[in-house]
Amino acid sequence: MASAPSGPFVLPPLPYDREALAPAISGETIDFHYGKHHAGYVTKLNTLVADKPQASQSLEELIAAGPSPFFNCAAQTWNHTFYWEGLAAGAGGEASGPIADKINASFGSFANFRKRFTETAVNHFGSGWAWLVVKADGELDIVDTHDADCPLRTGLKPLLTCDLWEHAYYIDYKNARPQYVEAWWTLVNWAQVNKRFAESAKL
Ligand code: MN3
Repeated sequence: MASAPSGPFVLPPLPYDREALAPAISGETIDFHYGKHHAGYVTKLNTLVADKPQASQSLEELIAAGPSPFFNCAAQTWNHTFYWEGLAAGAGGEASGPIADKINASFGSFANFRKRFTETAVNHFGSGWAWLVVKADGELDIVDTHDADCPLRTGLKPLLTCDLWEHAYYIDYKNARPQYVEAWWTLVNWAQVNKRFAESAKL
């Protein structure tokens, strides 16, 4: 991994070992996706903000400010950290806890939620992200964003995301995004989603 230039933004450590998510997400994918792509966004962002007022802003502030020379790298840095923290080895399966009740109330059933999220992820054109979010009225929604865009920009509160850039799955699944999305479901860290859901009510 290239050493990042000194700067205000840091690459958070992965919350698990590089092989922890295999075979759904291989260690080789982690090496590139976390070690090259995610790290690269942090490095680029530090280069962009050097000697600028933005160096003292948070990622969330840079994202909320909307389009700027810093937006893409700030959002990609935030999105990837959020993505990794939403996954865990031995996780997946149906949601549990308060978010399970909310999903059932919002989508009718977990199966229906999973079907709709999967359709959004698989059908998204080009690079981007699929998200489960809390809207301003407190209700859940499934949205997709293009390229680096992040729901924080429009005031939504993200609970879960699936990275839809080809770099997220090409090593393990070649161009087969549907297979990657199926595997991604086996890694969803519902404990973390519940934590985010509880925090979203306080914001
Ligand atoms: Mn990515």
